Amino acid sequence: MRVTVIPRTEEINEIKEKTVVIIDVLRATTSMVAALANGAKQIIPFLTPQEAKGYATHSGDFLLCGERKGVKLSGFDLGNSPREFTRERVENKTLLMTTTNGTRAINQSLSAKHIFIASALNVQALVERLKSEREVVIVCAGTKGKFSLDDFAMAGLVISFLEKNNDIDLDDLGVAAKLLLKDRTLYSLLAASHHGERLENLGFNEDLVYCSQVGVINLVPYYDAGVIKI
Ligand code: 3SL
Ligand code: MG
Repeated sequence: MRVTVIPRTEEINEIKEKTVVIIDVLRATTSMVAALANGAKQIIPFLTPQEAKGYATHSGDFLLCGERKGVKLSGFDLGNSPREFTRERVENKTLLMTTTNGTRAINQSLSAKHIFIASALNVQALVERLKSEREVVIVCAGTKGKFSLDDFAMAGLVISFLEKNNDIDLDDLGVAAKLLLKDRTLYSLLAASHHGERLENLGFNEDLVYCSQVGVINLVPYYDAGVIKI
């Protein structure tokens, strides 16, 4: 299996007809996995709050979710802390979600053949799903156009699990991501990242712990025709 890593949304290229894994471990893709595990019906990603609000005027059992600058948007039901997406809040609901980087990375990947949603929570299930693929592109969302250590470390986690049962051929970014996890835990890398520090300063330190849980959810969300589901 050939595995390549795209370090930030702005560098997405050559993904046409390929299998893509989207990572925004802090926190959009973790929130998506948590929401679907807690019974959300589906998630519709939007680039802007206005688009999400516009869609909410249709009839349906919707929740508006997302953040800007890490904080819940005004008038929205939920922000982007994965701990908010409890069964009580999300079961059987369609989530209309817009985040700074995660939903953008998905939107920029629409030419791919398959789009899977990755987090530490579902890494084992994801890797099991990928095992028959010949080529996988890991897309790190990044933070506001910049490289983000948190997403890159998560790419390393995906690779370290992929390597257990597959013969994989990595590009140099893949090698670097894998080496990051040699002597460090995912949590310590999330906490060391600039975005992790920012979230801690906003009072979301528990989110870093939550987002570092490995293999606790056995689901692989995928994007198809405008919707993320399982
Ligand atoms: O899309 C995103 O990058 C968000 O996950 C950012 S935040 O963690 O909610 O600030
Ligand atoms: Mg992020």
